[in-house]
Amino acid sequence: MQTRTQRPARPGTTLARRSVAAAAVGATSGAIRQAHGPESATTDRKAAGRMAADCPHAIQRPWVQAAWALVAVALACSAAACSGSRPSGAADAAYSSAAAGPSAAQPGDSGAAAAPPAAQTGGFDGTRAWKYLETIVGFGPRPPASANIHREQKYLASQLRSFGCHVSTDEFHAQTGVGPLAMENIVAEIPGKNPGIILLLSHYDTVRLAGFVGANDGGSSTAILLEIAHDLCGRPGPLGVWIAFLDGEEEQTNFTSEYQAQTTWTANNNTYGSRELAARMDLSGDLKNVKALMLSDMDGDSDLHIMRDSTSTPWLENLVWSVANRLGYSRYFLSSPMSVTDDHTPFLQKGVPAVDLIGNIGPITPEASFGIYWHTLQDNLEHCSAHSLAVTGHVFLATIQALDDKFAPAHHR
Ligand code: 1BN
Ligand code: ZN
Repeated sequence: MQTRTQRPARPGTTLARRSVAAAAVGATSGAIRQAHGPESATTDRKAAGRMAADCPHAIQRPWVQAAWALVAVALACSAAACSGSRPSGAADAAYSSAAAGPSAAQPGDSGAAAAPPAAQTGGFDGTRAWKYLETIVGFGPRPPASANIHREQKYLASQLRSFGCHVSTDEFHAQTGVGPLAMENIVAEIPGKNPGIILLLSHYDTVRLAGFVGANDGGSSTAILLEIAHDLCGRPGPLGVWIAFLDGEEEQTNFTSEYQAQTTWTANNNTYGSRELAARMDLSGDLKNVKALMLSDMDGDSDLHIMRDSTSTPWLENLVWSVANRLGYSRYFLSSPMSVTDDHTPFLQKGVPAVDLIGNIGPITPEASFGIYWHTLQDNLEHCSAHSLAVTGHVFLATIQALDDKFAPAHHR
């Protein structure tokens, strides 16, 4: 196992390379063991993961009936929208809440045609996010250590640098269920005027299933966070914003069927990138400055339903839901409880307030609680929409503003 960091040289700074593994010796080796895979598997996995591993059907059960009832309620509701603004010099469109969100997507709307103007979504440009998504999907299947994911990595880093982001890459080797794999986390750091950090996460790898392009699962969240980086990089705000693109979230098994991909989630053979990042930030001391973590996952479905994860930190999840309601998006944010092990879990385990905004892929049914196209070859652009990217992006930007208001003293904004 090796770890390596590359931090691009900036004017006036020296390129530094540092090994997390070396740094961990005599420090927090437990954290590093936890970050690197099955040879040191812990047994403390949370509900969805354990259920998925132990019982192929369990991950599609516990909250479904409540979800059905609440989908009906949510569809019948429409929250009043209201306005807000970020009292900062950086308070341009990217940070300000629109007076009202865009109108609801209509049946038959899909793709870029449904994107609202950025002025209606707090500066988040759904059309531009959709173009990022098309590019990402165009790389094809993107499992860790594949030629396609290497192309995606180059694309993400070069886009982020072109936005003026400071980009760190962390190349590490993970011992996985399919052998040792080279993985890479890519982090854009936007400095703040205060020490606090808001950490945004997306995974950019896709399931190891032939032909699986992950337009929604892996693609949509990556496109959303790229657009947020486009909006925020080079504009320091009250709190720092770190935007992390994570490798190795998916189960590292070479699946031979969609069913197998839908029913396999085993302890410590997934979430490699987030475990690596949590360990690294713990070692560097940055983790204690993280005020809030928001994970985007599968938020691009053309009939979007974002689920309420019961493992997420209640005050933060409540904040996100109240922001969504204020923006008029209650129809997209379900109230039904479910629980999932995902890239936020390693951070929750280290005491970081975190929320998973996990959506659906296709219609939710009693048999398919994440949607009927989840981990199938139907997870493609046809079932995604720019409108859903924009709704999620708008909520992320407005929640960043709410977190600034909560944590940054007025005189430091
Ligand atoms: C998210 C995207 N996940 C996998 N691909 C995490 C997950 C784990 C979702 C188990 C549902 C069940
Ligand atoms: Zn997945």
